[in-house]
Parts: sequence; structure tokens; C-alpha cells
Amino acid sequence: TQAAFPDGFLWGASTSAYQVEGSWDSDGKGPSVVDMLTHPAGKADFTVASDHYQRMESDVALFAQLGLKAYRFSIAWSRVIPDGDGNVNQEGLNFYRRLVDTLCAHGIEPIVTLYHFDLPWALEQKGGWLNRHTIDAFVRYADVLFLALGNKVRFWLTINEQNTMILHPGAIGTPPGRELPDKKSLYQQSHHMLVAQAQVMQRCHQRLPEAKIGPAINTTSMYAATCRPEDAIAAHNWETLRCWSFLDVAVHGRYNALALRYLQDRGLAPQMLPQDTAQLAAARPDFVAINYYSTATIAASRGDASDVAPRAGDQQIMLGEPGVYRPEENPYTAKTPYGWVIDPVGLRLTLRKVCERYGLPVMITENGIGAPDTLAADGTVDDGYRIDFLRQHIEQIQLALADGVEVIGYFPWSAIDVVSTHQGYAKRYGFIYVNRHEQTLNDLRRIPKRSFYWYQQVIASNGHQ
Ligand code: BGP
Repeated sequence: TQAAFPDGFLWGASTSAYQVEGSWDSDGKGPSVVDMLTHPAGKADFTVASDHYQRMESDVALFAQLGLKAYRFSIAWSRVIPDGDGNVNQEGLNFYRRLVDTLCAHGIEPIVTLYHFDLPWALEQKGGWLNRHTIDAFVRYADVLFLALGNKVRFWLTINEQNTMILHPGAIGTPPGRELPDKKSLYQQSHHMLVAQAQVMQRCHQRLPEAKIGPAINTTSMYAATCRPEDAIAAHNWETLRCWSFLDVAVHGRYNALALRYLQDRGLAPQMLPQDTAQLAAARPDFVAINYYSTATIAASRGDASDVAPRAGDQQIMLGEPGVYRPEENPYTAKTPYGWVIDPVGLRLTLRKVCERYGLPVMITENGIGAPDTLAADGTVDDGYRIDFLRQHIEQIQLALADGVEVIGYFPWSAIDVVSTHQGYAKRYGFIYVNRHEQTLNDLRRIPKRSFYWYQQVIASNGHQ
């Protein structure tokens, strides 16, 4: 394709702390909610993960060899503040100082996610996001990071995929003996996260006037299954409730009217304190970050059990809602080995919608294909399907740029193999293979996959493929 990527485009890749770091209790780190999860039998847990905490320098050297202009990672809150709201653990903070310094030494722009699913366990025991105390704890934690890393970090992301945490809590899991929270509590948690996010964005702007901060929501487009008008309404409902309701508060500073009515009609509207409205209204992000994997196709409700179905092959993500809408198969799209719809054109469409709706630059902070990659006897990993997947998505980003969307960066998931949120190490996404299996750690050696050499060329030529 003809390159049309702006100079300074942030060609990157992504990871998150608990999925890549391991060393889950080293150097004073406190446990987080994800450390307490029970894992599906035979699947990798997060204790060692990809051992990145121990191999950070050599991993970053590989990222530099890949040619990354930017690297998106998350900071483990309970490494920096082990109990979430108490003393700062300097050793934990030093790890991230070293990571940022190492990235900068290689000319790689650090992009920091403040919180990626791993709430400190001590805060969870005090009620987690249901307790407004967590709002203050998050703002304080963010402030610690702004002060410690703000001289080198220019781009910050607030909360990763708040909508996944609220709408599909099963995708992240619950510790043994705990039930998934009911919907009303989830929306109350969500409200507290939104207030916390608004305060953190404001704090960032006060502390670091040059820095940019934004939310990172899993964002996608919904298609109506047919041209039946009722299906169009159903698809619109779902897009509003699943994506816009979260981003609208972050960007416009107030609740989406349709989403709020939906919550009120079902007795799910969160309790809001008088100051919340002002706090939400006072904060503005500098860009919108989206994690994009696939699209869904939605039809009007039938009002029976067929309204709800798991995303193919994935029991943790339930699409549809009884009496409101139901998922349908899309005959025009292929699927990944894990049943996720592959829809590069849907990325262009989503970028256009985000641009029109918010008028802000857009960063694509996740996109990728999970597959059971294998190390061949000759020591190579041929992930041609990943090259195809990413190439098609990059082509659509290019078209979106030509449409007038200001896309500022692309961060495929993931820079290196990481533990999948609930499918262990069988499902890999990285440009770099990690030589381990579910419970057999082997030597954790790093092996660049075929996609590594391909992406290296894409970056080196600023988008020529
Ligand atoms: C996103 C999460 C990531 C990552 C990715 C792939 O929702 O932000 O943490 O895991 O999805 O998902 P999975 O590992 O379940 O395939």
C-alpha cells in the first residue's frame, strides 16, 4: 500500500503489567485482584507470566530492534503502593523509573496505562470500586506517578477497558468464593471510576501541562443484522450502551441521555453526589484511545433465551441482553481461531465514528489476533496469519487517515507474548515468542516471530508494506 502516515506517527505495541511482568510478589509488591483469581485448570497463571520484570532491559532492547517508536505498558498499582492507599514502595516505583529510562535511552516513547484490571487486593477488601475511598486512592496513586515519571512520560492512559470490567466482569474473573457483582453495583463502580478518571485527568493537566491523557475503552461498531428498522434501533442501542456511554462521560463530561434513561428504567442508575457532576464536567481528555478487536452484529430482541449468546468460543463475553437486543452471525466476516470476528473495515468505521463524535485525535491502543503460535523444529515461529491480520488493519487505518481522521498511534496487542486474560499461554498475540507453555516454564527464551521482521519493515518505512 502507499504510505500516508504522518511524520511522528506512534508505531507501537502494547502489554499490561500483570500479563507480562511476573514477579508478582517481588520487591515489596502487594497482591492485586488478578493475583487472587483461580485459573482455569491447566492454564498459566500470572505469577511468572512472561518474566518481564526480570528481563526488562533485554526485552526493551528487542523492542528497539523491532523499531518501536512507542511502547504502551501498564503500571501495577500494588507494586507502587502495595496496599493501594498507604506507603509508596520505592523499589516498585524504581522498576518503572528504570523501564521509562531504558525506553527513552532507546528512543522509544513510553505510553503509560495507570490501571489495567489489577486493583490492589487491599482496596478490593475495603469494597473496591464500590467504595468511594477508591476514587481518592486512585487520584493519589496517579499523582505519585505524575510526579515520579512526568518528566519523561508525555502520554498517559487512565483506565484500561472500563467497559469490559463493567459489562463483562466474567472476562476478568472473580477470586474464589466470590460472586460476580450484580448489575446495579457494577454501574455504581463504573460511576466511581468515571469520577476518579475525571479527577485524574484534571490532576494530570495541573501537574504536567505538556502531557496528554485520555481514556482507553474497548470500542467497536455494531451492525444491524438486517435492514429491518427494529434491528437498526437494537444495534444503535448496543453501540450506545457498550461504547458511547463510557466515552461520552469521559469526553463530554456528562452522561449520555439514552444510556442514563436505560439505567433509570431498570433501577440501575448510580447514586451520584452533587459534586460529581461538576467534577465530570471539569475534565477533558486530550485524545481518545480505543482498543479494537472485532465488531458484532445485532438484531432486535426475541424476548426469550436466544437473546443472549456467548461470543463464539468465548463463554466470558456474553453478547445481547434479554428483551433489548440479541447477537447474530455476520456472514461477511471471518473469525480468529478463538471465534472473534475479524473485521478490518470495522476499524475504519469505528475510527470515523470516534472522530466525528469527539473531534479528538485517536490512538489505537490495542488490536491483534490471538492464536496458538508454535515454535517449529528449526527454531522459527511462522505467524503469517498475524501478518495478514495486522496488514489489513493498517490498510484501513490508512484509509481512515485519508478520510480525515487524526490517528496518532497504533499499538498492536501485544509487543511480546503475554498471559491471555483467561486463556493462559495457549493463546498468543506477540511479535516475540516466549518459550514457555501453560505450566512448563522451559527457558522463557525470546524468539522473534515472522511478524516481528514484517512489522520492523512496516515501521522502518512508515507504513509501506
Ligand atoms: C483486552 C485486554 C487485554 C488483552 C486483550 C486480549 O480486552 O485489555 O488485557 O488480554 O483484550 O484478550 P484475551 O487475552 O482474552 O484474548
